[in-house]
Amino acid sequence: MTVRIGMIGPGGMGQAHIDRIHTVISGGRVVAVSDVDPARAAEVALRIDGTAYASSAELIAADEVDAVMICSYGPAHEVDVLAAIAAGKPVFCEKPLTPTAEAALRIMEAEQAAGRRLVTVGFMRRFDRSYRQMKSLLDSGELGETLMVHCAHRNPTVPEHYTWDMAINDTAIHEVDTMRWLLGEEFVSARVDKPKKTSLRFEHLQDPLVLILETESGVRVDDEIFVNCQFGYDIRCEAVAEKGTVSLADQNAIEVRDGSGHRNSIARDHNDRFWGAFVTEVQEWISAVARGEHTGSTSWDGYAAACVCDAGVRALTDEGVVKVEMIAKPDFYA
Ligand code: ISE
Repeated sequence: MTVRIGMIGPGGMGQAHIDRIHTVISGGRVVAVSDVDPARAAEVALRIDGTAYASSAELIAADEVDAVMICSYGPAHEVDVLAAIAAGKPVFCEKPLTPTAEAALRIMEAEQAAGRRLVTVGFMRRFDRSYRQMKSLLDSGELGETLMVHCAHRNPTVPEHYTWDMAINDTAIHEVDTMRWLLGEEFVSARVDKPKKTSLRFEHLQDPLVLILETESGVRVDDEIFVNCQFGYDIRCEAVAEKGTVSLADQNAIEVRDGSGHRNSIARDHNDRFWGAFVTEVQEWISAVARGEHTGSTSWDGYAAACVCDAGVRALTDEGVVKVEMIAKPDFYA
């Protein structure tokens, strides 16, 4: 069976997904697109020999669409995720599921009323080979209990419209989700430290920031968010356990040793650095849809990440530690 996918918002991320689905991934095809910019929808539809729909609602309702991928911007997600649930169609929604925890709660309620898990949130790092190996080592107990995790999330530069709350709910949200998954527990508090600002940024931005999170059992996670580091897309993670540490290794295929020294290359962006993770994520989603099953992060994960980010955003302006407010996990997501 070929899963016929309708894509909402085929911008940069969406087109990268289309390219992987039509080249290296099996079992799926993007047959329909819609976009706030009808010219873009028409252009992408022509390129993939698919249909351009005038609205996302029409695309979701179309008989030719078995499953929906949402790659539009965050505030537009809720209405389309709810429409896909109402139509009983599996939906893959890029992160963040919604910009607020209240909106994510509405999605969870609708999904529980529908009686089956239909929503997958695009947190791709769970599919990265290195993070997966790190998790299986920590889960094996060989290194004892995990005590701390040091993360760094560096981007070369960000555009002028990037604001400091985006450092939390657009950038650090990746570590929030990955650490919840890696450690298998929820965060209870957030704090933000503000180091000396880099001069190589737009004037309005406080960059870098350090987000400090604590889990239910007391594991401390620190995340350096430095989005104008200039040199590349650099993701680091080191877990410190009772009997040893485990970190992400360098991700490059080759190293060069010559008269200028010993070096390898640095990724420029998330598509470059997490290419393999995106392929695995989307392949697993399409295969699961074909089997009538759910895979990947749930609406609960989207909600929990939003709750932690809300606390992190409050911690940008509140002094000290901010409590993470979250409902108890519904059995539906157990
Ligand atoms: C972007 O939306 C991403 O998801 C990237 O992985 C992240 O590094 C970047 O900061 C975000 O703006």
